[in-house]
Amino acid sequence: MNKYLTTPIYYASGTPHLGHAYTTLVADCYRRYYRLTDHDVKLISGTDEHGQKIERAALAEGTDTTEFIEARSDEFQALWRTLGIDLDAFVRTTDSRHVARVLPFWQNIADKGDIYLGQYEGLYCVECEQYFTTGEECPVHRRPLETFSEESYFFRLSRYQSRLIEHIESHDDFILPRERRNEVLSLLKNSELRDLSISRTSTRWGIPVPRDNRHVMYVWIDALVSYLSALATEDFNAFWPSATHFIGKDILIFHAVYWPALLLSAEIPLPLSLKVNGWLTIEGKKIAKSDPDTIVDPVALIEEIGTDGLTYFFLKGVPFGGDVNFVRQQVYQLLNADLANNVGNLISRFVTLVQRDFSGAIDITSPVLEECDHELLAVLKDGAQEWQDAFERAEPHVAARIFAASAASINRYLQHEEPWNLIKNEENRGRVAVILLVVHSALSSLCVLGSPFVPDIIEKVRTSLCLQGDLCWSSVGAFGSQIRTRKTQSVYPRLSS
Ligand code: ME8
Repeated sequence: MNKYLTTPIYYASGTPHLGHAYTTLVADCYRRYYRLTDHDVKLISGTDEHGQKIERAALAEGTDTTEFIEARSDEFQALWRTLGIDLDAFVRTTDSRHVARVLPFWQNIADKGDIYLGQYEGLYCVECEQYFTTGEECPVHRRPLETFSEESYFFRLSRYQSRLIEHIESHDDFILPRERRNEVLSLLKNSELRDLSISRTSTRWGIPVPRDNRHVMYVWIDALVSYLSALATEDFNAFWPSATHFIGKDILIFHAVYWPALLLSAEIPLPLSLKVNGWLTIEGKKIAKSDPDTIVDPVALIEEIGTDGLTYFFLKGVPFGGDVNFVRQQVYQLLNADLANNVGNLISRFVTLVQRDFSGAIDITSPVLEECDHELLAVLKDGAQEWQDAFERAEPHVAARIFAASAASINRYLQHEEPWNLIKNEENRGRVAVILLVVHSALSSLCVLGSPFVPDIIEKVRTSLCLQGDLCWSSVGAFGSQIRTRKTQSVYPRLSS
């Protein structure tokens, strides 16, 4: 089975910040999750390089627009490399391949009779690249709205209102979490959609409208089509219908209303699902490039806590869909408690026991398991099912809690069985070997459950446990009667603030 995962195509108007890293690392975590559960996955990202916002940002810096976007796009690509995110494609909306996909998309919709020329008068936020009907300031950027009046092409969005409601109501997982789905449904049911202005004459920095190059396309039309242009033609049928867009709640309407309506018009199947994250905030303020007080450099942060640390905080520390304040001290506490203590100490204690008492290897032909041993393995097996359900419900934080709870269960089992005391009596050697086999099996399962969140740590654990081959989803909860261990460095050193 295939999965096609996309992050937003981030604006190349500023440098990447923690908010961008958040959505991208969540998508990357899902990529690992799907790979584990036997899917062929493609993950794409990119930079949104057209529109007035970009043009103004380049002007403000006194740089040529092309050079400006080149530098910003490079910064995004460099960050994804630093975070170890291996993208299947990175779209730049100024690429000729992308432009070549946007033009027929527009034409397709025009051929349906869904585009007409009109006059737009209204309020606009350049930061959002979005018109507003009322208000003095942008609710997201808290900047005054500008009054725009221009000739514009319009998309007949209003034609699609009932089909959108129908689609969302008949596809429970189309928008997750559910609150976001309800928000969109309520908007669609309680207000009449106005046609969407989809071209601009106020900027030249965009893709010219076919047969009328006085206009350039509205940057959002151009940007949304990047999800299509990122896929090679031969992959399109196999991957597009299983598309999941990872986005923040700030761009929900673009993805839950405009995009599906455009796709319906173009007669392209709708994506499978939108997974919508909340906001990372600093002292309650959304992390945003327009607010320098909120900027945390992701590269400096991963030098302190590692990519696994950052991913773990994003996935476990932020209930998906909700807003969370980034507080460094709390991040440190979470990572020390869960990764350094709960998982790290467990591994080093286990490896020490096997090394010291069994010279690093145990091999038993017919081990006899007691009830508590079966119970521990059942905890892992049952947890794995809940873990999978949580991922599917767009609750990766619940899946991360199951991983941490599983590690805690193994710790409790060890604490209860006390192999370090039992071994003092030679008669108990057989029972101690079984206990360690059970823990080893449980740890192999734990590796599977942790691998989407902390892949580097899991690699170190697997090296300590001499586990080879691919992580195997179906092996969770299984018992093995052979172990080898190897003493290695700590899997996650304690952070000191
Ligand atoms: O909107 N908390 O690009 P953008 C959580 N180009 N997520 C955050 C965040 C925060 N504080 N700040 C940013 C655009 N994000 C368009 C997208 S897609 C066809 C075009 C994440 O650079 C979140 O995913 O403003 C949000 O939706 C996205 O970055 C906005 O990135």
